[in-house]
Amino acid sequence: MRRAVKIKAELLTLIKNNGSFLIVSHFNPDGDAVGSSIALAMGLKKLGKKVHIANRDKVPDALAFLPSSGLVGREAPEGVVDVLCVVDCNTMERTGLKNLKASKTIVMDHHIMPDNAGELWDNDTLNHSIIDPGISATGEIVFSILSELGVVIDKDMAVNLYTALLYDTGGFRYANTTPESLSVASRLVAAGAEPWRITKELYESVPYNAMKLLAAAYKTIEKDGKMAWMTVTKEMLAETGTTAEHTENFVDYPRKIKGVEVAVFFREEADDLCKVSLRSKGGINVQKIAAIFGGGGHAPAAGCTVKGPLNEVTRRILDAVREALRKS
Ligand SMILES: [Mn+2]
Repeated sequence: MRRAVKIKAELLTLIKNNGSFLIVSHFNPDGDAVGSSIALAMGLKKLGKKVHIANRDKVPDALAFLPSSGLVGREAPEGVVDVLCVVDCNTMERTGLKNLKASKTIVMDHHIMPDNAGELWDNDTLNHSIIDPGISATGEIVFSILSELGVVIDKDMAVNLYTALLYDTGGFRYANTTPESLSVASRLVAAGAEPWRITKELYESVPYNAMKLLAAAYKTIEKDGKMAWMTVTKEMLAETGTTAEHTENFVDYPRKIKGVEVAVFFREEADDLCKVSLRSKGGINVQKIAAIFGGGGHAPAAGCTVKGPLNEVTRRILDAVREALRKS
């Protein structure tokens, strides 16, 4: 059985000995990023700390139900904080934030580190950080840290953390679902998180125009051998009155096709810029494909943003996927 998340003594000491904290996460924040950030902030506040959360982007409408979602600000506070907590991402680039001033930095994350990790963080930061791709969700790390610090997980924190776990494990269905994630989930339900209530918010509350967008996107699905892909253009967003956040998880649909090993979702951001999401059923490490294009993520789920017109980006990515499938 997988071990529980091991929390370093240095990390706990650093939190205990400091007073002001700034929590940041990746831009276009997802359920794990937002839920983990809020729960960590609530826990640190319970310990009497001064805490701010900053994200480049606003909390998506679909996550506005999270208790204390209003804590997530768009800008860092003035001055130098004691500790910067980088949550659910492992590069400053992924936060999209600049000039953050802190005496110390901690990274709490479960994405695969980029090859140049050693250049991105100094040894002191790495000493205090928890970066483990074997962990299902950053929410699990936050749960363990707060538990080790003696914080009692209340209902609002439990809802945030349960959402983080539910989101990153695809409703406890993906290969990253471990005995530990289910055990943490069980403790969160005992602390007051109600599974069906959160499921309804996360999976049964699709805005009507987003469903219309999905209908249009469905028509673009194509399959070639073991790969399938789906596309959303700028026009489709404009016609349905939707935005990028409504395409969250669209990549799951081409993946559902029988026989498909790798699914790709293309979203046209501008005439010469596309967002690409990649998913694998397990045989192919799509993080390696995303990394070719400057992106990253996990072995079964990764993404990148690629310069170029949609048809050209589509061709380049599908070529890379085809090559990965050929070598497998
Ligand atoms: Mn995550």
